[in-house]
Amino acid sequence: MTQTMPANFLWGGAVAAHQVEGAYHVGGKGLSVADVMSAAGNHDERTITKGVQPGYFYPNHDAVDFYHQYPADVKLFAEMGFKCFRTSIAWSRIFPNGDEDEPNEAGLEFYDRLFDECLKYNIEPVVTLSHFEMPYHLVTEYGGFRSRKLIKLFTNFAKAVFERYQDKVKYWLTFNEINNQINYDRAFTLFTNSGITVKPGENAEAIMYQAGHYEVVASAIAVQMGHQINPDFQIGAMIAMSPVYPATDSPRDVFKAQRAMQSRFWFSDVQMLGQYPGWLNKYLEAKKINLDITQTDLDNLAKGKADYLGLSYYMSFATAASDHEDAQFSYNEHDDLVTNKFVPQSDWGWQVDPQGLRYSLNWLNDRYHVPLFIVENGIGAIDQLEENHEVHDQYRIDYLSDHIEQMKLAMLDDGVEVMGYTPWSAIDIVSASTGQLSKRYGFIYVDRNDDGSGSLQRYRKDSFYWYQKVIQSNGAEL
Ligand code: P53
Repeated sequence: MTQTMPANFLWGGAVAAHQVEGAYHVGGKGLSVADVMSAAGNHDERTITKGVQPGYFYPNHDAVDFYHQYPADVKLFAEMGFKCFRTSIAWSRIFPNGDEDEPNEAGLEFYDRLFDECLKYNIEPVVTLSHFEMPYHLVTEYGGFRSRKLIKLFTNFAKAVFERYQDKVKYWLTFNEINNQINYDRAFTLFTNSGITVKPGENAEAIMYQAGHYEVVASAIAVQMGHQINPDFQIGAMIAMSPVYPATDSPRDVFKAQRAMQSRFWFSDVQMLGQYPGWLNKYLEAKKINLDITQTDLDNLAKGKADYLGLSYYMSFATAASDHEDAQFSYNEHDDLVTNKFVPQSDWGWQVDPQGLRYSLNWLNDRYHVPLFIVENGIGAIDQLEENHEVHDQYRIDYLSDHIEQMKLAMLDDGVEVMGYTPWSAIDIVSASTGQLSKRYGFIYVDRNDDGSGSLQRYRKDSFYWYQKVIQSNGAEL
């Protein structure tokens, strides 16, 4: 296929503050939830410690030192031809504890410098407000998004950065992968999304729905505030788009998959459509989950619909009904997924499914009728740095090229509006789920190892030159 994308298509790359910046206590920054998570291995979970404890290695403390090296890194992004660069603002640089009255000027200045550096090369910043990096003080003091107070604290933060960067940043995203926490039985998701640790005996599902409610309300208030500050702002919601397929054509499996999709995407249903889906009201009733939802909340949801939907796409899921489903066919993501024998898996067990991206884009377009922005897509893999500092990452090129092909089909053959594409990741990062550096995603190799050793030197991978051509040809040459 040699057809190209629209002329204003936003090619770029993505990262998140906590996964690249390091400098975790420089410039007045407070601790964030990412600063109290240790490194894990290929298949185990990171340990969440009570504050920073001796004897643990915390890979995000230094990450890949983007805080100091961003001018050279942004220059490399420009060399690839990036039209945009997605990153997040570390909330704890701006409000170190999260509940101060005034923002931290040194933190604000850092992002001024970073955004100016991008704009110098005509690279449009795309900025996530909350990407797994809530100030840790909000966890210890308020229990994270268990507390309604977090709505106010988050929107104060949003207001401060909207005002400060109103002439530098046009594209915003509120909460990264807000729907990850549908997997509420996994400690990682509720902690990184919401700053919540579930105690034994507590109903994690109920806690997730309450936190999710406060977050969609906070998101809706932020959307309204942002539009007041600058009517040109484009403020998106952001979900992890793993579609859930039925394992077979059995009607029970098909319904289970539908319930799984409803469960995974209730967050964006509320954020994009401005109201709760009917099935969920009934579901919460049946589960005797009573949420704190006020009329003002509902008004805010209706008034604060997001302008576009950002999505990450890494993999597809599959599910099957069991013999003992309840009346709701309740979906528990921790237990209810099955392996899809039709798609291969990455070394980390992620089901690689390029066609699932075309499916997802069509499905989201049918459901929300808003522009979509693919703000993450990529594959974590072990890269080999050769002696001449080359990295032959053909597997990454194959993965990305197969997915871009399907994005093009969705856009050009199916008529889905996609605003842009920012693969994960622009440069090697600390993996969110494992804390590994060796689970590499970037176009740019960073010489840093899982134990924190390494020179932090940057090297262009083969995929760097490949992506440069993709952008230059506006998607014609894959
Ligand atoms: P890592 C789960 C499923 C899909 C995407 O992930 C996910 C997660 C959480 O791990 O996270 C996103 O680094 C996230 C990024 C993250 C990236 O995907 O666990 O927005 O911060 O690095 C890749 O391999």
